[in-house]
Amino acid sequence: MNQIKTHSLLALSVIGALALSGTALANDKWEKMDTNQDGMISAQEHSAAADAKFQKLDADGDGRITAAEVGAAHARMDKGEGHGKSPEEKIQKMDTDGDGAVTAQEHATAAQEKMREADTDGDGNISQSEFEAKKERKDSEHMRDGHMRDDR
Ligand SMILES: [Ca+2]
Ligand SMILES: [Ca+2]
Ligand SMILES: [Ca+2]
Repeated sequence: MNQIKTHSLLALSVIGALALSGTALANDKWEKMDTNQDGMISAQEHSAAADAKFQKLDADGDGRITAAEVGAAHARMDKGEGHGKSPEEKIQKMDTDGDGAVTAQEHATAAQEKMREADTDGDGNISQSEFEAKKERKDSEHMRDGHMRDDR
């Protein structure tokens, strides 16, 4: 357990460094999600990507993802998906029943909410510009968070 914790701390600093190369990573992510390559991410493509991500995160395959599993996955995936959020914060956000772990259902619900948020024109697809706009909103949120912490 202690070893996992050390790894997730290491992962956080790696993620921080990788966040600088965010644009290339975002394009890569887009290509992975747009599986039929029609230039849009449909609700099905979005939830398929979310399912795949859940499977990847659930390292022990018990159908629940924990903060330790998120931390370990970040270390494994070697990419800047964290946007400065700790594994604990990520779990907390999706853990609607508050039992400390995220089930496939909770993960799917969170993914649907993200989809709705990103789909600003409400046509049921995420266009590339909606995807970029969402990313920018997220980045500026992250910067605001950073400034708040600096003030203290
Ligand atoms: Ca598509
Ligand atoms: Ca699990
Ligand atoms: Ca839960």
